[in-house]
Amino acid sequence: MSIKLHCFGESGHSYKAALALELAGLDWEPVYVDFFKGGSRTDEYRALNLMGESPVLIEGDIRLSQSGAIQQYITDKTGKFGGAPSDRYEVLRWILWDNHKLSSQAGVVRFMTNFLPKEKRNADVIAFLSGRMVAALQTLDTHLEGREWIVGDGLTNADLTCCGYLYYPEEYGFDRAAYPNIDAWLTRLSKQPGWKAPYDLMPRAFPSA
Ligand SMILES: N[C@@H](CCC(=O)N[C@@H](CS)C(=O)NCC(=O)O)C(=O)O
Repeated sequence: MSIKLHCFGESGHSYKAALALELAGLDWEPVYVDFFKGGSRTDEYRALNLMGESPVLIEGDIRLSQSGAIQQYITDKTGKFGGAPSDRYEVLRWILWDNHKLSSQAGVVRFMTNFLPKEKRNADVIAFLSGRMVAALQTLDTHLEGREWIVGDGLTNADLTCCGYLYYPEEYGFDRAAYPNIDAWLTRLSKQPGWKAPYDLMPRAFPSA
């Protein structure tokens, strides 16, 4: 039975789960969430995920939201991306950091500067969140100095979470050239067999963007 991932292409949080499924070589299919038309705010969607967020993974009786939990599920199922046993908490530490500091800010800044109607954009809020995003990117760039991967010597869920918003083509204040260690790491990750960009993995709302 194929795993179903409720997701949409513009969602970097969904991308983290979709990329993990794809790189793990699992049989999965995306189920499109019409997020920009309120698709995650319906009673039906809230019954699927009370948190009202994408992604949601369904496999048989298993129903999971939160990309970090989904990534751990994939690790438990396949033995991939967990890192060395001694690095388990280090991987978890980066997943929690990413969800709080990097993808959270990057996701909202990108949403506000690309997808929110122009009349609803608040320049002060965008400036504040952009500052936090830049601080997080600098943290990651510093950490990656002299390292190939975020934790240990191979690809782990730490990498698969932190890259969530960093391959998108839309302009939102993340310039790869300004972060040489992140740039090299993203290139390295994109050379992994089976790697795909977000819009090649999941259906998107704005195909022409
Ligand atoms: N920490 C969650 C974040 C998920 C999330 O915020 N997803 C966005 C789409 S990219 C969402 O569904 N937001 C709905 C909302 O905030 O109401 C995860 O990693 O899965």
